[in-house]
Amino acid sequence: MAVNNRDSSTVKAGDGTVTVSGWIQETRNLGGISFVILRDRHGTIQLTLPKKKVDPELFASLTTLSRESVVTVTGEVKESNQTDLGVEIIPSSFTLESEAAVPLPMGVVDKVNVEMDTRLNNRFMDLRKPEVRAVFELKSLMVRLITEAMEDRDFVQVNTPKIGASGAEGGATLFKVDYFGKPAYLAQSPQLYKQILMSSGLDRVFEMAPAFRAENSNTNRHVTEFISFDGEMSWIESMEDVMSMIEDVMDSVITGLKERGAKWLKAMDKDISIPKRPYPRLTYSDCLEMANAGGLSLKDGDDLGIEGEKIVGEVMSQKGYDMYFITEYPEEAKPFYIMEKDGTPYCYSFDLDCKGQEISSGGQREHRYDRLTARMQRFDLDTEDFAFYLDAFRYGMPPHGGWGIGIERLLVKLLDLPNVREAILFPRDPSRLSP
Ligand code: AMO
Repeated sequence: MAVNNRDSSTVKAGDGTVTVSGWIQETRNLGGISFVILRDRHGTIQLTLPKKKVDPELFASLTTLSRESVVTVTGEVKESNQTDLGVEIIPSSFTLESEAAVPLPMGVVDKVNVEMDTRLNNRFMDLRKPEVRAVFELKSLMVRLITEAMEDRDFVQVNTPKIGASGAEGGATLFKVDYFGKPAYLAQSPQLYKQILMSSGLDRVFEMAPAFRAENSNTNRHVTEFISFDGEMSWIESMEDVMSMIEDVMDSVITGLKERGAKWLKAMDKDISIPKRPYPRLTYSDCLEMANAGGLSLKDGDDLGIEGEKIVGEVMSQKGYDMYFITEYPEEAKPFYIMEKDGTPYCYSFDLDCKGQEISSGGQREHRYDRLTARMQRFDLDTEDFAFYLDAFRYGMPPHGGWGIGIERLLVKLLDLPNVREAILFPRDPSRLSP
């Protein structure tokens, strides 16, 4: 007997008797014959119960079970030209593993639009939809592809602390925790540690780990916990080395998603296009101009904001570009660790935007101790608080640069999904701490 109870999509004609397990998605009772659609991770299979041919007790119990109950069914495989798989199963026995309560908190196959909040409150049920689950199959593949792409380029995967004494990305978005009576903070990014590692001789590192931001904004792109994919590399000549590394890695990852994720893309009825290279390098002033031509009134130094980014995205999409870098930011608009561009008001920092949304920031870092501490003082930072970081700059620090990419933002933009929460199993935002 073929036991097949994890993947009904592999059941084929000639298998004889098989055992399959899953959720009862739907039951159709047509009098003389009933059909039960059973769903597992990989698809659905039809159980066909001709009233005259199956045991009456089995017929009565299997065809009246509530939707989403979990069963294990054994039966004979028959060819069928009525089903997608080309087969159906005529059950001979079954076990009820767990009966689903009625009514369901939300439907799995119903075409009605369910509010995002209802979906997230019942995420276990929402994820039973193949197109919702596919996002997480693709996210898992993306993490694997990033790891492969980085290791192929001689980057070492590292893990840096997520609880620390100071933050790198500004005090406003720090989550404070009580650390045995002392104040501590959840990591907003691995910035300080990935830079410290550059002085250790591990000259190329990457990390994919949670980052926490106490960002009290309810938008479709901000959450308080996301996965940050960070890279940091030494011996760069300019930030152009960092940008072309990102292009290379993106190319491998997006090609891999298309090729190895085809099954999941199909489940979502999506295709991913590979961004044209080189990604255009726009300047911040180019973007301000585009945004203002599009109806905004931004001044030099202003943040482009959601609306500005959107307008730039539309202009770039008309030119056939999904991905583009934005460079030449005013130095005071970027963090203390970024290198200033001498003799200009700018700095060596970039953002990478995809279809009208920032998905990454990065740049060349200030690796010269005196210049770094002077810049920190200008930013009103107490260098004492950063002593553990600054020490790494006092005893030999190579020139270096890197980036941070929000992987959920990247994934939702590639898949044209409307909200970053679509790529997070259990999102955290100012009004959501559970489930
Ligand atoms: P930055 O603060 O721009 O840069 O963050 C990098 C990327 O992380 C993602 N991101 C977020 N995603 C979802 N919700 C949020 N609240 C959120 N905040 C940030 C975005 C963003 O582009 N240390 C630098 C990176 C570097 O220079 O290496 C940093 O953290 O995709």
